[in-house]
Amino acid sequence: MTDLDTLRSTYLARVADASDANALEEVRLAALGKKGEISLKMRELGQMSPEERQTTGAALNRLRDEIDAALRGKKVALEDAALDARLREEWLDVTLPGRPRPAGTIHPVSQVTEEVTAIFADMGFSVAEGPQVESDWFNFDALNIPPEHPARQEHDTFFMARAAGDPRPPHVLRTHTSPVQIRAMQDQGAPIRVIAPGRVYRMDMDQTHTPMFHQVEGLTIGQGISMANLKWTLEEFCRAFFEVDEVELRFRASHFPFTEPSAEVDIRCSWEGGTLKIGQGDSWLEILGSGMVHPKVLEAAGVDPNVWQGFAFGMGIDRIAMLKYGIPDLRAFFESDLRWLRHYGFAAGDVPSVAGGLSR
Ligand code: 2NL
Repeated sequence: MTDLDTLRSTYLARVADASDANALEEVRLAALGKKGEISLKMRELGQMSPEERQTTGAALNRLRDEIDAALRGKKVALEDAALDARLREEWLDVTLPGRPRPAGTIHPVSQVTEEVTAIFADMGFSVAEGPQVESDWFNFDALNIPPEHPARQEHDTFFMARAAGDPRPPHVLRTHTSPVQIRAMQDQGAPIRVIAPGRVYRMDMDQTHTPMFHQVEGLTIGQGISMANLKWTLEEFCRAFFEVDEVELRFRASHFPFTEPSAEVDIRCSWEGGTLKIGQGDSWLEILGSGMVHPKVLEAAGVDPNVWQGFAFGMGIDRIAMLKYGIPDLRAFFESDLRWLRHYGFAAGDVPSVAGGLSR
């Protein structure tokens, strides 16, 4: 049996020496494969005498099982070693600080637009939108602003260029969001309750004016609508927006081409200690313009002034944002200064709600 002893020691040594799965498979084929040495020896059994076949066959079976067991054991050992190596190589330091994700902030103009929209939505107003480049008809004529009106003159309005020789009047950058409401009346008819927030443009630049700024206008058309409805709506808005229990408004007679009568609206306030307090004190702060929609404007928008009437108002979003959040400089609003944006900006989760609710 020295023959089989040699085979045993040879293959057990080769199994022990195999350094990876491929080498181990080579050893398996050489010993137990179809043309492996053990298999060939098995085939020689046929030429043996029955007695010899019995003892040699049994010995060959034991040897085959022994080598097979060694192969399996080595396979598991190699897999364990590979896993250990990976665990040593691949690791994560879970105590490292996370990579910072730069988070932006909500601009005060966006925040206040959302707040204003939420308050008026609670009073049944929907939001209307329209183009920022308008025809002069929608921006002026429809609003009863005749060609000779000072607001039409070059120093206020940005005019778009026309191709040379084009005789049509130029388009303009809208100077207010009123044209949005003209379009809303044309599209939806009366009754209607909309607000129109958005960018407007006027050729003006100093401490308190930027050539682009934001306005929100509101419009209610119905039957039996009066200045009393206007007064309640604006009081309710101011109470909710400035988050005070009581407000006092003062209506001052004024003049706009698109309303008759017209009123500028002041809110009672105090500046005691350098900070603004709304609702109490001996000072008045102008916050908006308003009035009853002029019959000519209703007519231009396709609404019969003999049946319908309504009120309209307009206010500066940037201005009421400065008042509510104590922001001192208007021009900083549009400079995209990251330090300013981080200081005055709002967290994304700081969504407006109508806190305290509206009294009904
Ligand atoms: C102001 C004045 C105002 C309106 C805007 C308006 C719109 C239509 C018809 C009539 Cl479609 N009026 N808007 C009315 C009065 C005043 O804004 O000082 N804004 C900052």
